[in-house]
Amino acid sequence: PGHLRVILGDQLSPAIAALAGLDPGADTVLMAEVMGECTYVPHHPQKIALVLAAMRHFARALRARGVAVRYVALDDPANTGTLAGEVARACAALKPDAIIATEPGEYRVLEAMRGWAEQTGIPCEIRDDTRFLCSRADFAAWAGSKKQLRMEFFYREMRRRHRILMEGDDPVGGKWNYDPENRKSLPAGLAPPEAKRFPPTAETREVLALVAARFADHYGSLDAFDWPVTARDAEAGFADFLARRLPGFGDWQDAMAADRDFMFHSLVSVPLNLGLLDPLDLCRRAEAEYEAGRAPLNAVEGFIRQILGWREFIRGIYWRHMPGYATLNALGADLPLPDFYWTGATDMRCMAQAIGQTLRRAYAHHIQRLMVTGNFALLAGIAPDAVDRWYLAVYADAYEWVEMPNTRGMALHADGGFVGSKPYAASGAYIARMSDYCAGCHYDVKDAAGPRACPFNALYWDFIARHADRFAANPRMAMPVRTWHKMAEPKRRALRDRAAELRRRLQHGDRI
Ligand code: FAD
Ligand code: DLZ
Ligand code: SF4
Repeated sequence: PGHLRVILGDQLSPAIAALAGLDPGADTVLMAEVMGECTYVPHHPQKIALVLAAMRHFARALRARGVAVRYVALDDPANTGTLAGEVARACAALKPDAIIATEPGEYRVLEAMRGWAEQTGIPCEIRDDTRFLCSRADFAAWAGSKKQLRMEFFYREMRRRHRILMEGDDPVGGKWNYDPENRKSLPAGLAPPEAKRFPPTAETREVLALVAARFADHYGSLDAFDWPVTARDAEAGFADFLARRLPGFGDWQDAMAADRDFMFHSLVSVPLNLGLLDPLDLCRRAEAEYEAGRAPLNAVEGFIRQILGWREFIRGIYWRHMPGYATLNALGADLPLPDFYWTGATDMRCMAQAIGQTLRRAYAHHIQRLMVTGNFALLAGIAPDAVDRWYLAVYADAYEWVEMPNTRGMALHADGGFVGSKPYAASGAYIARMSDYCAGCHYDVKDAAGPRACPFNALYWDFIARHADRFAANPRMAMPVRTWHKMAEPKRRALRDRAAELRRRLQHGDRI
């Protein structure tokens, strides 16, 4: 009867481990659309449509290669609604010798997968996910007994190991990291090139109709759906990035501008996390753009660092610290998530922009996620569980292995410093410097305590004050703590009163 080879919705790579050694004459591939995976958080409808449409296209490509695929559609009347249920049903029908799967991207699913053998009485082999450039074992070996793990040192190791942007033993250009050059704001009048987008195929339109009917109660719009759902389109999207946006990726990596949803970003996280693209190939092709003189080093190094460095480091942190990571709350944050995260109904223009485009596109770029919505949640003290759930739900590229360390660690500092050595806390001045949001805002970014003062300002100082003891011991945070202590008492009082008022409004669901 052969083997049952299970492929999950974000494992859509022809070279996925579960398919290695496949015998087309005997084996069957199982792919299942299940309500459980569509609703464990209220995913953005575009995310659900993306995964299901990509699964259908992938299954079709497998069949075209002569592979037997047992594909369970969401509206199949016999569908049990869970991955475990569909594995059990397939085992009962096909009586395979063994189940072969690839380790999933979420701890929750790994735990469930570990129960499949017992539930079905059929042995289940869970293979390492070889699509990453650093295996879990390699990360553990690198981390060893180091007291603090820093992305920068991990990244240098990865550059050496994969020989990317290297001249012998040295980094190309003499420096490992050109980040200090990548902090320019967008000059007025400069429009980033439009990104190539992919109107839905007939098959995708069927999925869009299904998702519209079944998940009408999830936040987010399907209207602008134009994600690539095949490797071929993902490839074309990346080629478009290399040719038109990579040269500006470095300079404006941290810039934000009203109604510019994508800026110079690559948009590859969405197809990459599904398995439609290969991370090492992306790095090598970016490197080739530098070598051919078509893109500057600060852009190419910056892009490669995100994929070879951050993406792999973040995954390493997730698996090293799960399941405990999901409960960390080092700063004791406990405010509920304000409703406007789901609706965009706020007078803070930066937040309305970041959240509005998230609802429209299931996408926001890194600085919007980190320094706008993430920074606000950090400063206001919103409970990490609620913030995590939001990020996992609303972004088309969100799976827990990458979402959680970015949210709980990088943005909220709730892990106490596994991801970043200091919180990315910033007042309105940062947003004013890096964007044009403040000009059209209801609030005044230059004011800190008045009735129309930018909420980020008082919340920033209140955040420093609330955690002054903890931060005074961190050399990278000592400066704002000193500034706070040196401030005149009436000013400190006014800031804390304004912050208390804002936090009260947030608690009561009043508009801010
Ligand atoms: P680009 O700016 O073009 O970067 C290129 C690629 O580098 C990305 O596609 C991504 O694969 C990788 N990358 C860049 N930064 C990171 C990072 N910090 N961690 C991991 N990979 C990175 N990324 C996700 O893929 N899924 C998530 O659920 C996710 N949640 C996030 C939540 C928060 C609070 C924050 C601050 C960041 C999160 N990120 C997440 C990281 C990053 O914001 C996105 O990868 C990026 O915005 C995706 O857009 P892009 O492909 O245009 O990225
Ligand atoms: C995200 C997602 C969704 C929405 N639907 C499915 C599905 O119906 N079937 C499936 O196999 N996978 C789906 N996924 C992706 C899984 O949630 C993902 O594989 C796990 O979270 C592990 O990363
Ligand atoms: Fe955001 Fe404050 Fe600027 Fe308004 S003034 S856009 S709230 S940073």
